Amino acid sequence: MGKGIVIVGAGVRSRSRRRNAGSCQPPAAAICLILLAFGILAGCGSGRPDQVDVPTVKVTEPALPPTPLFDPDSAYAFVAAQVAFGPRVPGTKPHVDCGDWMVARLKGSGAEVVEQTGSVTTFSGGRLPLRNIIGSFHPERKERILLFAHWDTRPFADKDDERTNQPIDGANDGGSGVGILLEIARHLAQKEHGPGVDILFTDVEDHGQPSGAMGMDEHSIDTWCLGSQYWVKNPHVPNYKARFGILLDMVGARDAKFYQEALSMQYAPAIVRKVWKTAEALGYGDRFVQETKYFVGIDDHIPVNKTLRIPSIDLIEYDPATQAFGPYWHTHDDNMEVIDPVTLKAVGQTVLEVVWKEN
Ligand code: AHN
Ligand code: ZN
Repeated sequence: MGKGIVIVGAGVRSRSRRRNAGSCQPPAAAICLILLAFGILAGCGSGRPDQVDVPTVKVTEPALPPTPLFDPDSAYAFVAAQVAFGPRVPGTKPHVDCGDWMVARLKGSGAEVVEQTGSVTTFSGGRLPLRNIIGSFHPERKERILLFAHWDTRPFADKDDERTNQPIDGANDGGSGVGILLEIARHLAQKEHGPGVDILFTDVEDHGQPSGAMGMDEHSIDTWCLGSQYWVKNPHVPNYKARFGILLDMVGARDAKFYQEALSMQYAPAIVRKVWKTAEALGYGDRFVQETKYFVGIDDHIPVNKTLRIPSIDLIEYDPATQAFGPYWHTHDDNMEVIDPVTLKAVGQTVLEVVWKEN
């Protein structure tokens, strides 16, 4: 949709009509005054009988349809449903079943779904199946927005003190991003205006070699983000391009705060500003803090920025107390107890608003 010209109050009144209307002689003047007092006078009152009104022309943006309401309880139920399948570790039955359910949900919301399957080598030399899932809304539109989140969960609890080699629930790390995007997906078929939207669920993000919380060197990403690294080399559409990308990672924990991640600021500062400004306007300024505090180093937005050059940001929790992610990160505490619909709402409504305002 382009800009529109709206003529507001096209009030050209001819001289002859004004003459015919009279020039307010007494006792007509008295009647005019009374009518004026009641606010229903159309033709008298300026005191300049020869004045000609010109049409008032105002250039306006056409009003965009209102942004739908993001339902936090629905998003919460989508997180719980994933957790109920069990840990979504690639190569396991819960992973297959949850992937099937996600595909069905996307299709049920009107998306055209593409699945990418393959196999990848992990840091320990094992092979793992890979399944990236892409749901496209209005795939015929050339202009696109990319929303993405990883859907696999960590196969061990390397940051825990107990049961460190057992897989975690990944309610927040994995589940929350998918839950929010599945709720956003429920509204996207009704988006009649502007760009089409692609939702990309990346696989095998969280199978990386155990390290510190913040990966710092350029190669430390090599064993992580295997699904997104595969997708950027083999996008589901040749020469895939999007206006911008938003990655959601750990977006559902109680009291979570979102600072402006340093690599997102480097690659896509305008998108960071757009998202944080939108959050503030919606009243979520306490959660979206307009400060750059950290550098995630490793996450799915890096290959998307580097290889496809789609300006993409990482919307990811940062906890100033631990100077890392939340204390539940890569432990068995990453379960439904950390998930809060209030956080899901702040993130989900903000992202939906950003998407809806694109024309
Ligand atoms: C590290 O910094 C090792 N990983 C950030 C990406 C990640 C892992 N997100 C969730 N789990
Ligand atoms: Zn993780």
